[in-house]
Amino acid sequence: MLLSTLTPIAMTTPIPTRTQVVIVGAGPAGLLLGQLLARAGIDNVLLEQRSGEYVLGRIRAGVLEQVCIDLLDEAGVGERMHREGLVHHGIELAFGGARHRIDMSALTGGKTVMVYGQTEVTRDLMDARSAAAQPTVYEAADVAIHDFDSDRPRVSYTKDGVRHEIACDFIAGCDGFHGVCRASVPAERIQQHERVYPFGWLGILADVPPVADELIYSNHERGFALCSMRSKTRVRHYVQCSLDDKVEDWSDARFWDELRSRLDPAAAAALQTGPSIEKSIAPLRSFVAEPMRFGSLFLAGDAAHIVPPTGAKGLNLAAADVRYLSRAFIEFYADRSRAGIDDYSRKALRRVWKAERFSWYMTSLLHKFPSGAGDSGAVGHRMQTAELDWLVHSTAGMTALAENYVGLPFED
Ligand code: FAS
Ligand code: PHB
Repeated sequence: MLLSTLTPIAMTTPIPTRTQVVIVGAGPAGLLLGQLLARAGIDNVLLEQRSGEYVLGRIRAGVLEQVCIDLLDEAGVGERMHREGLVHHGIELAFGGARHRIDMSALTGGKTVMVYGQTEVTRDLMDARSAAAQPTVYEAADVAIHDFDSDRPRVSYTKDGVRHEIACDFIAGCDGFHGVCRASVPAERIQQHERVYPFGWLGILADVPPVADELIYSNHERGFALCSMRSKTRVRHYVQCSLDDKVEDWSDARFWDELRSRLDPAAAAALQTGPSIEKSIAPLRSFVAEPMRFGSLFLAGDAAHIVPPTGAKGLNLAAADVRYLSRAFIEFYADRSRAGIDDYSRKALRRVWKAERFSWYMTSLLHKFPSGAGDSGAVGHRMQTAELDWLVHSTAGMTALAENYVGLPFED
């Protein structure tokens, strides 16, 4: 179903003044939660501040852990992912002019990851929601949450100049790092942990063949680079850049030259260039809000935590939160049990912090730190290459990385 058919159905489905769960945010977390709840017969309304087209236009994650794959299958939207996604058994680390493959499947008893863009995940979920005529409001302005400390929470929003209000049992704050839900929690009730990295990622999307069959993470004295992909004909590449950089500072030619200079000779020779379809700079931070539950309000995904993308965990953590939260809501409505709801924050945060640690580890290992920050300067670079040299020649080292990259087992 083409995106263009989304809005009409979304607009024709009547929006109730009462529902069981109001979900704020139509990113992967909100859409996936809505789909899982709807399939379990739990009424939910989804409110998104932007248009569906705008949400789809944001180019973000590219690697799915098995948890994400399984949830999309459970949500009934995995068919195109399995048809078009690329199953990857390993990644490569490049440093000192050479590449070293980490055979993740062999080291984890056969586990793999799927290369399938977040845009496609979002599109599949949007289409499923639209096809099921689930109540969804795009371009919902001034969303506000009320009485979330009571068992009669409400959410209000403005659509086409008219103010609306929905009463509900629970509010799912899936509205990302800059959303309204976490911001509505009084400062004294929430603890926020943050580490901001002294660099960003400049990403490019281009319709050219990938450099290699698998992803290449490169530690180079000029800075980090990542060669990823969306398909056999579309690439997503990144170079570490300064936080002072603007996208307009980077012509396509400058990007390609810099990327080539940070790759090993074989990859540099194989690199194919072409015009950018999209180019953007993302800052890198580690962020966690604790707890993730406040009465009838539950935070999930980027609304509760941010990881630097070096570990490919952002989208997968959002999916993990949704796995816990959807099961908690389903248990509540099926058995009137609050066990899952009351344990949500603890369980989710236990996984979040492990992903935060791995993402920080990969970021610290692979990036060039300016002098005075982190593992900085010549000594820092040598410590990094010494660790990399040990890791790629150590089964224990590669196993540790592989176990985290493919996704740790769930605590159920
Ligand atoms: P999202 O931010 O995706 O979605 C939140 C939604 O809530 C948005 O649609 C927003 O419009 C909406 N919203 C916000 N405020 C609202 C309000 N007041 N009312 C209603 N709606 C509201 N992860 C990776 O694994 N790999 C990557 O390479 C990667 N690159 C990234 C690049 C960038 C620039 C960013 C910002 C993130 C990147 N991430 C990456 C992480 C990203 O994939 C997130 O983990 C993922 O989008 C999380 O999904 P959600 O939690 O749904 O949040
Ligand atoms: C991507 O393809 O966008 C991607 C892949 C792996 C990462 C980060 C981003 O670690």
